[in-house]
Amino acid sequence: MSPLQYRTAGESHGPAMVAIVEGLPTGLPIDSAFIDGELRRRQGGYGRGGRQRIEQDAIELLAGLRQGRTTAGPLAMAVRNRDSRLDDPVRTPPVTRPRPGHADLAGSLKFLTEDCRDVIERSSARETAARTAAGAAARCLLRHFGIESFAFLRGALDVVADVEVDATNLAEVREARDRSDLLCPDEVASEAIRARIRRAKEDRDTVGGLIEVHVFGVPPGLGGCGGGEDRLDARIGAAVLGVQAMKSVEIGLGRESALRRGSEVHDPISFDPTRVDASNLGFERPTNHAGGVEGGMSNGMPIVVTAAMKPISTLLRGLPSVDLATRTAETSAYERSDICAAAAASVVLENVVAFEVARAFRAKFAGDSLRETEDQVRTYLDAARSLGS
Ligand code: EPS
Repeated sequence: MSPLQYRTAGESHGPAMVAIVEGLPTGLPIDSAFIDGELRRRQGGYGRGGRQRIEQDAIELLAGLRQGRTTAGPLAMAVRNRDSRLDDPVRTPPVTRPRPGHADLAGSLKFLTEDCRDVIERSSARETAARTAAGAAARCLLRHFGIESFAFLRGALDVVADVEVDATNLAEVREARDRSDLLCPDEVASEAIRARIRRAKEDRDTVGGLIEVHVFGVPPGLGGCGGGEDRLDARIGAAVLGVQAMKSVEIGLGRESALRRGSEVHDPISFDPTRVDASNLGFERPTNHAGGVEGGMSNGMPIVVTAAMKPISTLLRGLPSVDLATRTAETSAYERSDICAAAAASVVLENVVAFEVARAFRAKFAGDSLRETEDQVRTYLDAARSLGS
């Protein structure tokens, strides 16, 4: 069985976005309604552009499934683009005035072209539709083992939501998040961010956001301390920064750790034998500043990730730029875009972080079939539970 991995293909205005996922165990039920629900959520959020009124993202399952369960082959999914017009030179014209912040200039220099269009078509955040589908498919595995990923918009500009989420209030916070068209569970903060996006739109400007992801029910021992590549935090970090427009990623306390002494950072360990049961090994931590990862390995606490998304690079008012065809000073190009896509990006990160957890889960519990994987999880947890007894 190959390691759990995925690849996407597709241009923003090509026929489809495609995801191929390899390494799921055979016999796993794939909940296509759940995947479609995640794609729908990704399309939403106050401040989104006109494209989302055209698209109705849903997966077409092309391979790797029989009667709703995974086969031994890769899972292939397509999300058709309704706004498919890649080869139409009138509706999809060349772009020669690179937008600061976008891939336009760096990509044109890299690929030696004065037309940024080829770069734009692949660097576009439209690709996150395929990534969301891949992550949501991997979540079908995680959910089978009681592992749940949850993301929300923590803030934007000067607004920070006042909300704490843990396993005990997850359902309530999820409801509050889903009531907000910014996926921000703090109603006051949600309204304040909405007002700032509205103002940015009037100013023909854009807004980014701070996104928080929590993964609950993660068993200990995922990832590794053998080398940098094995570290779960390193894998999650790379995956988050692999998402368009992400500029920073933190695990647990993150950057704040450098501003405190050790006694105010590290989470004390205790053991309560009365708490030991099928899902609890009995180790307790009163805080989770580590964000569920110590020494590159999951420690049994929820995994907590915070990411900063930069403001969308396409500004209606434009920014100083240079026309690559003439080398003259010009205002950057404008194409239909979002004012703020941070709520949508939180859905992407909920699924992308989950994929990395699933990847580490499969590296540890690598059974060919779901049945064998279940056995491996049970055997490992029994052994961990019997430590010291
Ligand atoms: C997006 C689709 C794109 C953009 C946006 C995200 O569609 P179009 O370019 O046709 O309007 O709205 O892409 C970007 C923000 C970007 O910088 O590329 C989507 O489906 O998420």
